[in-house]
Amino acid sequence: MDTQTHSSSQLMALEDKYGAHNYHPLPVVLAKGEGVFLWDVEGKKYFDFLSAYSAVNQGHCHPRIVGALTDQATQLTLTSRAFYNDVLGVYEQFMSNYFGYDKVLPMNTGVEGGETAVKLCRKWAYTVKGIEENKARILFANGNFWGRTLAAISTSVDPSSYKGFGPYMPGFDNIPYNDLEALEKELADPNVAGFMVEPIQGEAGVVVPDDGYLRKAYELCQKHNVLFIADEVQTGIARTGKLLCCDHEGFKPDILVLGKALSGGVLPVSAVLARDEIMLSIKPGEHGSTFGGNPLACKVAMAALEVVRDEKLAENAEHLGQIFRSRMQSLVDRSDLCVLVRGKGLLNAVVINDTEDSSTAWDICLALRDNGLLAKPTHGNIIRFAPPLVMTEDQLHQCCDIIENTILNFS
Ligand code: IF1
Repeated sequence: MDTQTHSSSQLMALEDKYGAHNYHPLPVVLAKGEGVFLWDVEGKKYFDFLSAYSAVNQGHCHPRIVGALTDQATQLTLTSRAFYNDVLGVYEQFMSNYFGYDKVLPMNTGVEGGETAVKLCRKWAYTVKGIEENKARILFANGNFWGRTLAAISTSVDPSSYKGFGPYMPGFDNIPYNDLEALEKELADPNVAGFMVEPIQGEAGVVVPDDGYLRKAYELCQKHNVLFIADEVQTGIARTGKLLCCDHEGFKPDILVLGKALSGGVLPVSAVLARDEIMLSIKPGEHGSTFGGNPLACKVAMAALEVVRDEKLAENAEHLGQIFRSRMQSLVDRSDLCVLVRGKGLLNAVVINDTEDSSTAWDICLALRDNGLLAKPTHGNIIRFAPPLVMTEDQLHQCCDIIENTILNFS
């Protein structure tokens, strides 16, 4: 069936009839993306202010990334890891040098990256730290989100993530986010092997911890021979104004998890990076995936990272983020509807003055859509604003004008 002959409403009806109802999308049907722009089926143009949850940092369909995809697609897409190929080693060297780690373990989705990090941490605990088998504990922060697998939801405190999917993974424990005392208390237990944390909590509503929290948490982990695992799936790849969000505090996580924009949104690519002592605790045949490290994904990821470097996307995110928060702050000062703006680089959110279960933030996003800008609430009353990092200053001001006019005229 040719999708070109379908209207937006017809396409939404097809999804409703034939697709699982595991999402509640904003009612807009997109057909084309280029840079910071999206077009719907009827040809209406929008600024993208979600970037597919920070997977499209390089902008939609970036020509260098798509070019890498199409060149490799006619050469060799997948060998599986049963054999070597002429791309993976080159990619692994590229990644190790780009991020400054001994080795990389390539996977596909962000949650697979998280699962890989947890497995590495447990293996390291038993074979290097010397924790008794099956006794390793890994700490997670309340408010975390690292995916939809049973392990990931076992660490969630959000009922919409975990309710009805029990029983849950043992050996995972939660502590409050941004609370060094709570972390230090748990670290006293010699069975604690790792602490996995987002440098900024995305799904929780772009929750930014106190300055210095991440570095002090890292130092406490070092002091107790516990691995600091940074989930940079959403905050990494220049999104917060540095290559990694942890770079703002000048330390290197023991285990780094990347995903989303690692491929520029072209296909699923994730990666886990660590030093040899940790990475070599997993032996041949103990972990992997059919598509992990496939030649197509490797070429796409190298192009995606070259774009980040060559187009100075981290610097641009830092610069535009300052402007965005300043303009939103002036809106907060003028509108009773907005309570505050928070974020780093181009990962920001505006908290709306209504309860979590109100539809106000959703209704504002519908009005933003009508005015040519696409965003979506995260938790109830919080609207996440995260445009592609290739946005120009002029485009950012146009978007701030749209947001201001929409909010000030909202009723
Ligand atoms: C959905 C949320 C964002 C992530 C962090 C790991 C993963 C994610 C920090 C897993 C994924 C996605 C999942 C997607 C929507 C989006 C999301 F709203 F769900 F929570 F961004 F905030 N670590 N986040 O944010 O990566 O396996 O999805 O590749 O599930 O609807 P994944």
